[in-house]
Amino acid sequence: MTVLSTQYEPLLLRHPANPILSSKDWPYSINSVFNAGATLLADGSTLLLCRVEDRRGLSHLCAARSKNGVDGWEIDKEPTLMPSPKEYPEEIWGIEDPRITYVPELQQYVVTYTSYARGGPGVSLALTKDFRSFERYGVIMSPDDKDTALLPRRIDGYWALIHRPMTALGAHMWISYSPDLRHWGRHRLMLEARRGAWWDANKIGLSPPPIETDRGWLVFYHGVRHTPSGCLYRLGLALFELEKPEKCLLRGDSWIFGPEAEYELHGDVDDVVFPCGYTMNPDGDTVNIYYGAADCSIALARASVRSLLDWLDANGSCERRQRIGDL
Ligand code: BMA
Repeated sequence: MTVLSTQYEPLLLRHPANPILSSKDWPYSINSVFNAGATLLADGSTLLLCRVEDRRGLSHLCAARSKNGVDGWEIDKEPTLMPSPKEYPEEIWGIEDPRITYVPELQQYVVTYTSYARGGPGVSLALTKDFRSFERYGVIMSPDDKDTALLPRRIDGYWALIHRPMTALGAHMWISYSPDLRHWGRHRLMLEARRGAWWDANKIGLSPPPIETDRGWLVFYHGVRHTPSGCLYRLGLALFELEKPEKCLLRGDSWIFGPEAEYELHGDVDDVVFPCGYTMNPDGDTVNIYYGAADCSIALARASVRSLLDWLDANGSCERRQRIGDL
């Protein structure tokens, strides 16, 4: 039996400048900024595509650029990507929680985001070269579905998208395949929420896009624990097979990161850490994880891929149920 220690070695280290971005930094009037997609641009600078909630409660996306990914942010003077409910009625209540994948084959960034309307949250996709103009594909996964990212390359000839549809049996992570980014099929269960008292019972979802390592796709996912005083959002870690990403190789039992700092514990929604993006340092090991804190600000934590994999080797296992009927 594993003996749990009350002490633990943190795998993600919070940046001392946290929170690195909040509403007071914005060049126009907003309520809050959180849950940002992240990527490195060709010149090595960092771009965050931030979810900005306006003072009606509706969200849009706004780009912030920085040379070092920590400070000196240049924020677009007006919204970068606004909901367009006339053409895209699925965006009537806003667009949220973007994830960015640079796709070398397309030489473009693919942004997947939540589009929110009467039918609930759905998944939309847009392509961009520069985060100034976007080619919108509209909704690609019907509601209720969210927490999506595209893998950066084809798997066996097909694009692969991780997402989180709601089912009668809970909210689990699925992967689907497409020949053209528009038509999706070959749906596979990728990782299921546990049950009962677990920290990741009933509802999980992908956090940032997976990190490709030589051992497999390293995936941070969030687990949502419902408590009498609200939900607790925490992060777990799992590893999936490179050429068959629905196959879980390792999954940790305990969460590796949860709300502890003041700016994570208290905000518009208390007790939330919600990463949507990461960038990789030139050393190929240090990842900068950008996360929304309490739905009010953006914070940064750093981790080493090697340490994350070592932790999974020491603490991970994987019980697999992968077919629709297996739930
Ligand atoms: C989730 C998403 C996130 C949000 C979190 C906490 O369901 O909607 O955008 O940060 O809830 O409110």
